[in-house]
Amino acid sequence: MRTLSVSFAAAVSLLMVAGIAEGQKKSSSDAQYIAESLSAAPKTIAKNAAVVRIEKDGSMTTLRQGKNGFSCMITANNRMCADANSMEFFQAWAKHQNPPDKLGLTYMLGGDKGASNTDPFAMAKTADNHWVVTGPHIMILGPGAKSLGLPSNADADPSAPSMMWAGTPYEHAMIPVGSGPATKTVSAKTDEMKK
Ligand SMILES: [Cu+2]
Repeated sequence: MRTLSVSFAAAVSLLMVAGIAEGQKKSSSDAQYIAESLSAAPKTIAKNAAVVRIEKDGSMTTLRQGKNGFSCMITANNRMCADANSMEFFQAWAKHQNPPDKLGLTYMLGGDKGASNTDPFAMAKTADNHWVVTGPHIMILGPGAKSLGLPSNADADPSAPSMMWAGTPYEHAMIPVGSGPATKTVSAKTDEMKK
């Protein structure tokens, strides 16, 4: 009986694996794009976010409608979920135009695959473009972000808040959020609450 239930479980899991593989085969590149884009935001935001693609000419294709003002996308290889002001910023960036004087909030909870900290249009690391890879973070976009007063060195420390693309129209704040709060602080607080 034990053997039977074990092999039954094995059969079920095989079926499940086959089902997942089948699903992946069927999914278009759009479905994969949507899933990857949405992974940049917290679940509660991703649930109601639109999914868009900024085309090379700066125009935008909507792959999924949203209802919370956030749009998730992959741009320059990076997954992000951006509010409306951020979208104006990214569209201006794609068109090499000045962004509007508005503050935008963007989630990049999956981190990025790296960017030049000095050249907004660099697509790969070079000897002198100050390439930096940042873990999970949020970004504050728009000219007003400068007033946060964060460090704007060419070589940023990706573990601390700093400005990226400083001195360009696309200067913005990079704010690491790590993988969660410092464990010690949380457990200390929990202990305190128990008292
Ligand atoms: Cu970012």
